[in-house]
Amino acid sequence: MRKAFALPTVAIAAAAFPLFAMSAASAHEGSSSYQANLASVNGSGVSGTGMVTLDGNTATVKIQASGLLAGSPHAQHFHIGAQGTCPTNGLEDDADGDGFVSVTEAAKYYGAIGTSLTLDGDTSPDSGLAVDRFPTAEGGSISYDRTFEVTDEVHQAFEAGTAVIVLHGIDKDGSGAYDGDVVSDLDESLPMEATAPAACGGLKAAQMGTTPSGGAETGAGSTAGLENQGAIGVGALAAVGAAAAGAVAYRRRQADQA
Ligand SMILES: [Cu+2]
Repeated sequence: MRKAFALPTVAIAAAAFPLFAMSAASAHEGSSSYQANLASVNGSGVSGTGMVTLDGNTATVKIQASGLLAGSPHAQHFHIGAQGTCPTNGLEDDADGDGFVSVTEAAKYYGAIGTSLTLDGDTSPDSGLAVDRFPTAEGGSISYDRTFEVTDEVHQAFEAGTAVIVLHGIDKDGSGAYDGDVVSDLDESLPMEATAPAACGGLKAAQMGTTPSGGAETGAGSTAGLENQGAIGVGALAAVGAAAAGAVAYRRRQADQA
């Protein structure tokens, strides 16, 4: 719904109202926390949670998940650059009818790899399929905890609400291993089971106080231009935990003008 948390929109609101500029600046000091509920994709039965704290570009990432193929590695990433959402758990998004919602088919929701959530070493997209450095699901569960640096692009995706945690690797045929006739859309030397998304969750700013409700809907009406953009800006600032009082004052002011 609120996919357009573009930085230029925030800039417009900040320029018009200096109070917002102060709020936006303070939101970048200290740390910000984000949470994701990981839900099944491809009928995997996987569930879990993700928690990310950003202090500048230093990310502390904690992921707990269960229901994964036991004893096998599971690639996991921050995906960025799309809607910040996930495919459904069924096959509605299986465009090519091969029985899997592939990474390619899911990309319209969650985008491309921004960070590879490896256990050690490189975390860039280059390590996206570095299976020997991803967690192995002992007993079907993983518990991941690592602190490392993310790129500016990834940081911005968090602030825009478009960062997503994706865990990969499913055992669709119940054989106990990654196998089968369908080849991965990412690497033809791998079976699709090894790379298809198993769980997914959009990362949302953890609530740090009262958040104004309404948001973008409030400004819809006859003067759809700057006023509407201002309302979207309020929503974006709320998402990064800015002062709710300033936002309420702004919306009262808008109401007075209506
Ligand atoms: Cu991924």
